[in-house]
Amino acid sequence: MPSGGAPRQERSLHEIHADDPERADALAWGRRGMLRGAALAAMGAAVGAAIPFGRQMPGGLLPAALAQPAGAPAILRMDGKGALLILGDRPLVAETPETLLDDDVTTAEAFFIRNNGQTPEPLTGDPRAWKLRIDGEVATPLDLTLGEIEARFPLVTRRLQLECGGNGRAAFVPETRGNQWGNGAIACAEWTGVRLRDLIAAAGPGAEARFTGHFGADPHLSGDPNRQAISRGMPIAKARDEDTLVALRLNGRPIPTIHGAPVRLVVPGWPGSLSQKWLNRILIRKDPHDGQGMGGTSYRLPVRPVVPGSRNDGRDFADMQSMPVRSVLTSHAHGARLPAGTRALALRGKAWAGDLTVREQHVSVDFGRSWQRMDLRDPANPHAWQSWSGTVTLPSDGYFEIWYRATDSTGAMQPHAAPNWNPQGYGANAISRAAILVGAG
Ligand SMILES: Nc1nc2c(c(=O)[nH]1)N[C@H]1C(S)=C(S)[C@@H](COP(=O)(O)O)O[C@H]1N2
Ligand SMILES: [Mo]
Repeated sequence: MPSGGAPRQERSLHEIHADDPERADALAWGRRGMLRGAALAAMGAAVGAAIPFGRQMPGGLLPAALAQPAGAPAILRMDGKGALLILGDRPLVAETPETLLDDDVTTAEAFFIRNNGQTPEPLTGDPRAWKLRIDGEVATPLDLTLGEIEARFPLVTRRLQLECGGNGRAAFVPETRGNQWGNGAIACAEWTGVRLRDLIAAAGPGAEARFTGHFGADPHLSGDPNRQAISRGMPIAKARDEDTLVALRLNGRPIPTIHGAPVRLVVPGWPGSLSQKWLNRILIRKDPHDGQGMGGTSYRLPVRPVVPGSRNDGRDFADMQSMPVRSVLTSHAHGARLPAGTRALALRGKAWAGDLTVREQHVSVDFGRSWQRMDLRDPANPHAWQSWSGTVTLPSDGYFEIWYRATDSTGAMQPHAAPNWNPQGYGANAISRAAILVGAG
């Protein structure tokens, strides 16, 4: 601590932020929540450029450029996979950078990975011999091979979003348990398969058929054969949705091992954990399923808001169903540097809203003072995401943030902060901010 009259070495806001973010905030913003003159200059120095819209920055908000976790994330190296960001290696969890989501149909290479257990060994032998059992509250339990399933039931092909229930989790304050996803636990690929409802109908569901339970062949992390890596279930109405598929192909090709070969569920619009990989059994039940990942605070949200950071056993929670509205920016990476003089930015991205559709997409480059409506395309089919694009104009060189926000078909829009805090961090669909430097450095 400096004392007496010794000249004090000024520290940059960036350094202060590194060990005392609250003090950095207090220095940067006065009590009125307005970025002050000297602090604005300091902030500009920290991000390496002037901040032309700095006076519009809300109080307590640090530039997105500073809100970067320390250290570069590890990049996945795996045959058939692109440069995903590794969030965990046991179990393997890897996120897709937003710029790899630019294609209308997500490639197998770009598809995010979320394992809860071990990855099964690659299939040897004929995938058509793989067996799927449908039993429980049915008149005729079925044991069908994939060969039989393909021969017996109509095949459909649809573009379907698959999004982890924890997508966006890193935005929760205070931090919640689990993989700290940015926005990249989303994919919209072309899936081919049979409808789950056709299989259920063939088994003759009884009057008590109200829920499903899903089982897969991946070993538990511990290797204990009596434990499931994950085994979730849903109300029968979602199982009967025409877009809920028992999928055999991803983008016209056999499903890669890491994504559930040779067969998986695709339950679009609901938490990805329902989309059981390496699927070998569907149990039809009269009561909600009680497998791994059901009950407590797992994939469940508070019915009444809880105090952020508080402990909770989830007794008052309800299963998460349709995922909330969210968008990604795919044309520009967070932290992109653009040549001096760049004034027009052609932006592109995707937006989706669980079982709903997206009605509007907006972008702000002045910290939310004004919002510009983007062009938004219709989805290719229900449960597919939507592409958006538009050009924004910057007034000068400097530091900017692109804020992007989608609004769903009911009028609900992405909030400024992750809403409805919950211990395991589901449903964080906060507005995202990408930092852009024009002509700096
Ligand atoms: N058998 C099995 N299925 C599973 C999982 C798993 O660990 N094992 N993870 C689930 C979760 S939490 C998600 S988000 C999706 C991810 O699918 P992906 O790895 O193909 O992206 O698969 C779901 N299906
Ligand atoms: Mo997930």
